[in-house]
Amino acid sequence: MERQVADELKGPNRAPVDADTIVAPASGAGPSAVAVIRISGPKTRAVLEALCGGVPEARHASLRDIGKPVIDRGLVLWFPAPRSFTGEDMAELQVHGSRAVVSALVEAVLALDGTRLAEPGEFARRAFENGKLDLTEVEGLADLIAAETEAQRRQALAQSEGSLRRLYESWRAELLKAQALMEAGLDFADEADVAADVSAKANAVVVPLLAAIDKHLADRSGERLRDGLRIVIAGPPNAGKSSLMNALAKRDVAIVSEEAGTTRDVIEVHLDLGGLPVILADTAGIREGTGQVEAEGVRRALARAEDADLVVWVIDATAPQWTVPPDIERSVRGFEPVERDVEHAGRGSRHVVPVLNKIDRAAAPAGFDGIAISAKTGAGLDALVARLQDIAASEMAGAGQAAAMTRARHRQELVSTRDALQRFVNHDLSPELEAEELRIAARHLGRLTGLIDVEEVLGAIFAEFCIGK
Ligand SMILES: Nc1nc2c(ncn2[C@@H]2O[C@H](COP(=O)(O)OP(=O)(O)OP(=O)(O)O)[C@@H](O)[C@H]2O)c(=O)[nH]1
Ligand SMILES: [Mg+2]
Repeated sequence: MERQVADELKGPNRAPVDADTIVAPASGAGPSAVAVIRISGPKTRAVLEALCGGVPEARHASLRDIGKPVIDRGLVLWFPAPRSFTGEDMAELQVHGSRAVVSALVEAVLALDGTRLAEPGEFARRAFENGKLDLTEVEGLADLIAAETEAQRRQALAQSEGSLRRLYESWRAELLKAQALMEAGLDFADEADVAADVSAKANAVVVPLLAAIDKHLADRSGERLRDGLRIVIAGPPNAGKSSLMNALAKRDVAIVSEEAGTTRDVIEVHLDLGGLPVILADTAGIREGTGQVEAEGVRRALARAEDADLVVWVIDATAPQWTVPPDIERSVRGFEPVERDVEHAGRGSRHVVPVLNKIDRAAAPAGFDGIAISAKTGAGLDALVARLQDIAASEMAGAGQAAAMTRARHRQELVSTRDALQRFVNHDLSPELEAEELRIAARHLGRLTGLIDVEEVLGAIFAEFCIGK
């Protein structure tokens, strides 16, 4: 057992890196002023000697003719191992960004021995395999490349620089401490005093760790920030939901007509609300007794609203319908026009914001204290956007302060870690089984950062790096 702990402390059991030298354009497809071509692997020096007349000073840009005969003139950068992104010998060629230049240069590299085109994500994969990045940092990098808003960029940058790695590694170190204590205790199973003492010491390590993991699991801000806050526009037919969607998106994404039951499918747009990412969905007007297609639209609208972080419930001021039809009420419980949080299973609370539309045609009734707008004239839209921004900001408030998990993969491993630790602190197991629970917990934390069982998650993560896909 001690040997097992020692093995786990030793760290990564990473796959051997293959010996090919890989090449690929690192900038997007299509013409651009400058394109970057990356090369990584043992033949990188030979490639530079063959195509650029030698290896320039390490980590300094050098203007060279590239190719024999010359294909283009550009900047050549040389990063000898191990101080490179992948940890291998690497080079970057910055050339004019036409398809012709890029493909001729890539072809010229491929014509040399021991080179091949990189697979999607292979540079990041090699960086991981050479211990330059852990899995959460690789994920952070993928998120940084995909970031659409300022807050997403900040979170992804922090993660790519190790905010989650440091947290999870510190937890795993604590856990290995408790594990070593428990296993030492097993060796003294005959001496009750010693066994009880080490068990108490292990417990003192696990209890605060469990509390920290629970707190981390309760915070959904990082996932919301990465994926975007899901806002669903719902309400009765003809209330102006699609008009509001178009006004918020500032373009005609949804069909608007005076006919009730116009929208059938859920229509989505991605918006940037003051730096915070939002996925806004327009849905079919909720009513009963309609044809088959519209009924399916209503079903989708309800399902989407159930799943939303925030529901904007639109009411028509010219025909105010304050309550939801009774048969539907069961499935939209809580969608009455009162702003409040509604608890919903497994996802914390969901906010419902009632919005009174068409106030250019009818005044808001006395006592209405929600937001009154006209999707047609734009009146009140600023107040609505400010309100949505406020809610989005508070939903994502945790992110950016403490490191928050950003993916379902993190949540899954941490729930398993937490469950094992919970079984440990319940103390209704034998010491052997308690020790086993700690091993299970440590294994899940190890999977998080990619210390163990890494092949299972690699494919999905590295596939995110297909530049220009
Ligand atoms: N006067 C006025 N008319 C509006 C306003 N907003 C929407 N309308 C009109 O109301 C009608 C219905 O608008 P939509 O946006 O299609 O309504 P909807 O809620 O998406 O309707 P369904 O998709 O059928 O559920 C259209 O004729 C719009 O031009 C508004 O603020 N003022
Ligand atoms: Mg509509």
